[in-house]
Amino acid sequence: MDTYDLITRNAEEVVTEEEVRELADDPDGKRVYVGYEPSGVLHLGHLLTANKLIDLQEAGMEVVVLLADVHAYLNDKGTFEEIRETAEQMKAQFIAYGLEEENTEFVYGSEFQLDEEYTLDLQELQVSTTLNRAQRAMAEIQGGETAKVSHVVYPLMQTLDIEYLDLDLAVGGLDQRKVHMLAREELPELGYDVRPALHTPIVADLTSGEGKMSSSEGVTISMEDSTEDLEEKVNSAFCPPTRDPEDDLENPVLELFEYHVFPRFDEIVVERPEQYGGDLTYEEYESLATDLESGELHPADAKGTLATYLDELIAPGRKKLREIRD
Ligand code: NAL
Repeated sequence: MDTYDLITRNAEEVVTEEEVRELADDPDGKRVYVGYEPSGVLHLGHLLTANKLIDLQEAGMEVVVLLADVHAYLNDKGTFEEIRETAEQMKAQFIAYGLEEENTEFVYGSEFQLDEEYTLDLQELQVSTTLNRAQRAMAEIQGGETAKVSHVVYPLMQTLDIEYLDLDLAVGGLDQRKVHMLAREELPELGYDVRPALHTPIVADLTSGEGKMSSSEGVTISMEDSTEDLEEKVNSAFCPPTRDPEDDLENPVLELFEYHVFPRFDEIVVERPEQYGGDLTYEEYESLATDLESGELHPADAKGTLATYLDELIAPGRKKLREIRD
């Protein structure tokens, strides 16, 4: 795979292609970041961007993970002490998941976001951005029902972080796109450079195929899940054997194969007894999806296989989490 394809595979949006192509021409030492509001347990949403980080490390880039403690605080996620503690657990799980420790820099937001220069830049952004613009940028990220003043400061800080962490590329789920667009507009106002962004898809809810898989509603798969939990959750997932071109429901089982399993394994083996046709081996997502549609691969076999591979991906982080807790 060429470097541009590796950098952009499974990305739902590339802003802009031209800018990312320029990075792909000379990726060595380029700094790319993802930021996360700390939470104690990683779920598949975190792992989707983590897979992208692993691709980018393979492309030769330096990865910065921002443990966004101040942002989590602004988004009402707990006391500062609680957030700090969960951030440490999060870091350990990322490393267990497969981010190369020597190529990953973990930074706490509070390490630089409370500096005088940062604060003054933030005030300047508050003057130059309308309330409406900041609220729109935050709409998909905001946790609670009621918007607080902190919710409009949040996207402005995320904007500034891109400059202060000295980043060449911003990566996030599609829910971060409006903040990244705000950053592209506002950074030049302060005399800073515009940065390109890559957005990963949002996986649909497991049982309905609608909306997004979220930790606050519906079923999520996380590093806390046991092998049995995983089997149960995946078995009850929505997995229509054929796609109706009229409906816009996603097949979450296929999405998990595409975004989580295939990027991390060279080959996927569906084990089947001889009487049902014997094992199937896939090297790429498309052939598995085609077989599911044609009926060659039964949804129950697809689900069983998915649970096995997800279990393998999650196992090291699950072990780490249990060690931390004991
Ligand atoms: C991501 C988040 C917070 C601050 C950031 C700063 C720079 C780069 C990325 C960042 C968390 C993200 C979320 N907004 O919704 O989890």
